[in-house]
Order: sequence, then structure tokens, then C-alpha cells
Amino acid sequence: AVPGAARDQAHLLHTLMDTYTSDNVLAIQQAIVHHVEYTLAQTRYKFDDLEAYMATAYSIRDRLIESWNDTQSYFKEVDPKRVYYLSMEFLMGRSLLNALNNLEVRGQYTEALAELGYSLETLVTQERDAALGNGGLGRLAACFLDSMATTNLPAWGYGIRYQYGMFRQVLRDGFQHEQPDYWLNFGNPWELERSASIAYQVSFYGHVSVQDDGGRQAFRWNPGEQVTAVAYDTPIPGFQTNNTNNLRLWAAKPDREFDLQAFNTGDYVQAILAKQRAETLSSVLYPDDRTYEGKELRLKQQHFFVSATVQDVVRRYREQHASWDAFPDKVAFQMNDTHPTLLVPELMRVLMDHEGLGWTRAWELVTETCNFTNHTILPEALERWPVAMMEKLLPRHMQIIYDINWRFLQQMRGRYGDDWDRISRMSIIEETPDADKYVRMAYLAVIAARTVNGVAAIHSNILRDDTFAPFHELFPGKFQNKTNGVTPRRWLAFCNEPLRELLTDTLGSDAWIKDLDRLKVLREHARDPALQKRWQEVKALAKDKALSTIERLSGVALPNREAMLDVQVKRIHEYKRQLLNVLGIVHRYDTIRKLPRAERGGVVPRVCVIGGKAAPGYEMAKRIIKLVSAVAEKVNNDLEVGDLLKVAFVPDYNVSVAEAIIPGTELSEHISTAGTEASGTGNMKFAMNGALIIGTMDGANIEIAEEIGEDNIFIFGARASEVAGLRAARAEFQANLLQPDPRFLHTLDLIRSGTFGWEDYFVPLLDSITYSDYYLVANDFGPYIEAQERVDRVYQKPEEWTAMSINSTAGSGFFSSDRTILEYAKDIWGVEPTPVPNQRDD
Ligand code: B1H
Repeated sequence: AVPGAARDQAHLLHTLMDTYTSDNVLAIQQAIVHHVEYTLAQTRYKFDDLEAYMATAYSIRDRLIESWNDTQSYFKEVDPKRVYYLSMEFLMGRSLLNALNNLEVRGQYTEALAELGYSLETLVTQERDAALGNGGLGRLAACFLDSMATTNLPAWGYGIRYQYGMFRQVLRDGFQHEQPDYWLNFGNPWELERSASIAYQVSFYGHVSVQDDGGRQAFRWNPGEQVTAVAYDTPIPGFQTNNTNNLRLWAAKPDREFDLQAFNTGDYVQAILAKQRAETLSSVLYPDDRTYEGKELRLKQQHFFVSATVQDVVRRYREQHASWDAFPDKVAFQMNDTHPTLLVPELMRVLMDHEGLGWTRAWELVTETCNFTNHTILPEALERWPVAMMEKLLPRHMQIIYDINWRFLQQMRGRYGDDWDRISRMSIIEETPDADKYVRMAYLAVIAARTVNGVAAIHSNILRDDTFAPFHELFPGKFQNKTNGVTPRRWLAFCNEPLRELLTDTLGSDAWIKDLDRLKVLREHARDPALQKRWQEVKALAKDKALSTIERLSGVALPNREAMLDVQVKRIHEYKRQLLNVLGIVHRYDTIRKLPRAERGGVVPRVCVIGGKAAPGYEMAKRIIKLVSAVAEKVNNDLEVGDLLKVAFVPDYNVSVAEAIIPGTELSEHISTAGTEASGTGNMKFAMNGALIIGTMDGANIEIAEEIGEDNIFIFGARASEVAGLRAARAEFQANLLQPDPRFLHTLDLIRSGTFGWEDYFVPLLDSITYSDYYLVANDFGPYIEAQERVDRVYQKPEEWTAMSINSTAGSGFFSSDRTILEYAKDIWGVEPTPVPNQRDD
């Protein structure tokens, strides 16, 4: 029994909290005005939209802190197994609407702000996107955080608090320019700085000494440089749950104690400046998701966040456990691609050199807790670090990697004998005569991880049968598939309110938001005229909004709201084949122009939108952007064509722009060369919102086709199984097999002859698909054009189109990241939903 005094105190506390975070409008206004006056130190009588946004955000953060504290103390009490999701990228986007909707106080806040004279819709746009990621990989991590909180998993995200996120893309004269994204300029109200309580030293360089420790060799790393990692915590709310998880991002600060010697040399100011350089470690996100860059700073970033994370996890474990025996029952790590693979040698090092475990025991603990997700098979993206660089920066880790490799290769010899060819192919160390040696990070990850997974069925099959085939033979049980998903909160319920209402009405409750499979029921009503009518209204509303956003961002006038909205938004890559899309647009333009005036009435008007960033050093991708702009310039000003075709390039595509465009899109393009896109997640977002997909049999498109039915998607082009043969045929100039489509040749001629200007600048682009054509643009052009003609024909039958649209949403349940995350929880992590009781209910 609780003693009387304590009970009274608890009651008092509950009452106080109830008053402060009550859901009534007055309490909300009080909290906002409080933050205007006392946190921002502005006068409550006059504050602008930015200040109103900040104060609103602080008032919501107060609520999040409460549930976050409750969650952390509950987990401490029950000590469930936790999962740690390590990622170099978390592409979070904006937080305000997400938090309001998750806490289900959006209505009350809208009203509270309106009475104070502010519109929530306007305040929302004051927030800068948290763009700590490149694209799909970073956004996947963000969707996973949302689903882990919503499904009540004891989960933490760990990453880097970059001061500069993904660059801002501006177009000048149709060319991409990069501008820094200093997103923390006005402060970040969603984070809590933990510099006083949670900070660790992270070491670099130096040398390793060996001591004899009673017959056992003891290794000591004497580092040459140290920085401090300071924690910044961002609460991650779930939907309709009291659980609030944590995203912990590390920032580098100068180390307080290290190298005081430098100060004694007399140059005090120089010494301070030198220390200050530590902060550059976490200053910038690498904006290239195509080729891995062998830059030392990038390797430093990887070790920095891995080392701080390991120290944090070990401390948390050690607080509650005296021995290491329970470690695998309490901890699971997920490595988001190879970027956090230093986790393996770092955990080995800590367990052996600090905690005194032997190799065998340390290896058991590492291999029972670490798991690896691969996101790409493009060979140029696979990380290989020069041994010389690794040795210099992380000498002890390099020793451990050599040891892991030595033991692994011994095992290989036991199995395959002196098959040196095979052994060198599987070695973690890549050794080619007369060349530098490299550490193959993916092999290190595969060898150490308990599970290895791909991100869509086809991708996981390629990993098993091709990329990692020899490892699959060795460890068949390790390999899994976990098809990606996206959060239906941000990507449907919160970004498309009218559709949310329609779905809730049609399905009888809003339970679908947490149980997306319920959308299946819609199938039965796909041809119901009443539903179709409302569906079309909802879609038209969203389309109008999307078109306005596109007009504002691209500067292209789009007066015809009836034109089909056709969108391809994603990073610009040759393998994603934006070039195929542009060639299709040029062909469409040419076709319209050649049509006799009397026949133009039969043309389906289109607005073709392309958006996405090119890596700053990716010349081909930058030329593609210029080509889109040049084609847009010509087409949009051609009075002959008028409203039948408009082309827009949307600059600075990011999470917030996606939320504005996806709900209104009618046709979305996912047209990568089969076998190149690991999964894709944009495809899932569009399908959920009832856009039809034109796509290849690649990545998750294959499973989308399966789920929504092949009749509801426009599939075209070479299959993955044909790609190698087609490429080989090209290489051998078997021209008879590869007689390019005359429409393709004519389209290229139009560009080459200067129809869109800049013909010299486009030569490398056109050559890349004329000679080697690695991504089979020429091969798939004809089938693409024909698929687009099918699209046009269906668009002319609104009932057909609407039924396909309803079926797309209906079949998208499988692509909720809740499903994905529960599969990870069960098949990989062994963690269980652990709902936190509401403290105020007792
Ligand atoms: C994906 C990356 C990626 N795959 C290197 N690989 C990076 C590679 O900064 N880097 O060095 C950053 C990112 N990103 C994407 O992951 C795939 O291309 C998509 O198909 C997939 O949907 C997404 C999530 O799994």
C-alpha cells in the first residue's frame, strides 16, 4: 500500500499535469502564450508566424516529453528486449502536423490558434524540413521510427545530428545549383540537448600496444585524437498510444580534457581553434547516394556515431545487468546498410579490451545481436574502405577486422580446401596485385550478422542468388526478405484528410489507420457509383492542391485542371530512367504536333512533372535535369500544343513537397531497369493515395502488382531475368537483336538536331543510350510508349480509371511499415510490443 503522504503527492502531481496538458482550447492557448513570453521572450501582444509556430511546437513538445518520460521509466522498470536502429540517415521532414495528429489534438490546436489570430495551415509551413537523409533509405528509417512507436516496440533510433542536411536545390537557367541547408538557423524546438548528462569520448588515430596480461595478450589503443559526442534527443510519438520512443542523434563537440599538452606550447589561441575543428565531424550529410565516397571524414562520421551508440547501449545494459549473459536477450542491433558496420569491430573491441571477455565469447555476443539490411546491389554503391586509411584512423579496429577475416578464411579452408580463388573472392579484404587493399564492408556485415535482409522480394532473391551467393551457400539460414513499407499516418491519413474521411466513412471506423489491411474491403465497392463519385471529388480536391504547389514551385502555369497529372519524383539516377520519361514526353510532343488540328480533340491532356535532386558530382544526372527544363521551356511555350501538354520540373523535391504532390497525383512513374531498384517506397505512397502506377517489374512494383492485381497497374519492359542477356547482346553488337525502335531514333534526332536547344550539352546523355545503353532505355522505349497509350485509353473511361484507383488504395495494406516492422520484430529482433500504461489512469 502506498503511504498516505506519497499518495497525496502523486495525486497533486496528476492534477497539476492534467491542468497543464489538458485538451481544452484555453489550456492550449495558455501553453502557447506561455512559450511566446517565457521561452521565446517575445511579447504576447505581438508575435509573428515563425514565433507562433515555435511557441506551438514547444507546447506540443511539453506533451511529448511527458509521455516520453513515462515510456522510458516504464521500460527501465520492465526491462524488455530493446532494438537499436543504427542509421546514418533519418529523413524526418516536418514534425508539427505529425505530432498534432498522433496526439489527436489537431482540431483543438486549430481552434486555439484561430482565436489567437493564427492559421495552423500557415504555421505549419514555417517549419524547416529535417532533411538528414538523401532519399529512400533515410525516409525508410523515419517511417520505421513511426511504426515502432505506434506498435509499442521498445526501440531507439541512433544517428548523427548533421548541422547541414540535404542541400537545397535551386534551378538557374534549368541547371541545378546546390545551396547549404543550415536547418538549425532558428533553433529546433523538437530536440532536447543532453550535453550535461549524456556525452561520450570518441577516439581516432594513434597506435595499439600489446601487454602480457597473465599469459593473455591485452591490447590497448592509445588514440591520437578524441572528440566528445553529445546526445540530442527527439521524441517519436506513436499514433493512438502513450508510447513515445527516442531518436538519439550525436553531435561532435571538442573534447574537454584531451591533449592539454597542446596548450602548454604557448599558442593558446591556435590550440583552441584546433580543438574547435572537432565540430566539423558532424557538420554535413554526404549528399551522394550513388557512389560511395572514400573520404576519411565519412569514415570518421561512421565511427563517431557507432562508438557513441555502443557506449550508450553498453552503459544502459550495465546499469541493470551484472554479467554479459543476458545481452542477446536484451539487445538487438539493426544496421541500416553497411554505413554502421563498424559496429562489429567496435563492439568486439569494447567487449574484449574494456570488458575483458575473450574472443570467442565476444564474437558470440556480436553475432547474436547484430543484423544487417542491404539496400542496393549497384556495385558502385558498395562500401570499400582502403586498408591504409582504416589502419591509420582506427588501428585497433583494423586488427580486429583482420582477425575476423583470418578466422573466417580458416573456416573456409576447412570446408573448401585450398580453393584459393573462392577464398579470395569471399575474403573481407580485397587484394588485387599492384593495387591498394580494401575492406569490403558488406562482407564484414554478412559474416558477422545474425540475419541479412533485402528490402523487397526480388531484391532479396538477387542478394541470395547473386551478390552474396557464396555466403548464402555457407549460411543459408541467415538470409531473409523484409519488404519495405511506409507509414500510413504521414503518407495517407495526415497528408490527405479528405481521403482519410472518405475511407473512415466507407469502412465504418478509422481502425484502418493502424491496421491497413482493412483497406481490402474497398475492393468490393470499387465500381459502386456512389463511392466512385466521392472518390473522384476527393481526388480532384487533392489534385487541385498538388497543381497549385507545382505551379508555385516550378513557375509553370497549369490552367487546365482536367489534364492528367503524371508525376515522377525521386532522386535523379540513370538507373531510375528519368531519361526514358523525358524521351516519352518528347515523343508525345512530336505526336501532338503532327496531328491534324481536327484530331487533337482525341488527345488526353497531360501535365508531366519530374522532380528530384542530382548528387552534386553526378554529371549525367545534372544533364538530365537540364534536358527536362529545356523540353519544358519549348513545350510550354508552344501555342500549337497549348493545354494538351505541360511539362514542369519541381525544384528542391523533399518530404514536404512529396506530401503536397502525392495525394493529387493520378499517374506515377516507377520505371527503373528491372533488377536495379532494390525496392522503392514512393511507389507505395502513390498507390495508397489512389495514383495508378506505370512501372517495370522491379523492386516492390512486383509485389504491388500482386497485391493490387495486375489489371490495376501499367507494367511494361524487360524483366530482370532478361536484362543480362540484353546487355550482353548489346555489348556484342548483335544489331539484329537490337534494332532500335524507329520512334526512339526519331525522338533522339529531335533532341540532337536542336529542337530544345543545348544540343551539344545533351550529347553525352544521348550517347549513353545509343552505344552501351547499360540501363536499356532503347530496349524499353517502345513498350513504354505503348504502356502510355494504354494509360491514355483508360483515362478516357472515368469509371475504369476510378475503379483502378480504388483498387490501388485497397491493395496497398501490405505496404504499411507497421507490417514491415512487426516482421522485423518477430523474425529478426525478438522484441515484443510493450504498451506503456497511462500513468494518469491509476
Ligand atoms: C537506397 C541507398 C544509399 N539504396 C548509399 N542505397 C548512400 C546508398 O550516402 N550513401 O552512401 C545512401 C543511400 N539508398 C534505397 O533504399 C534504394 O535505392 C531504394 O530502392 C529503397 O527503397 C530504399 C529503402 O530501402
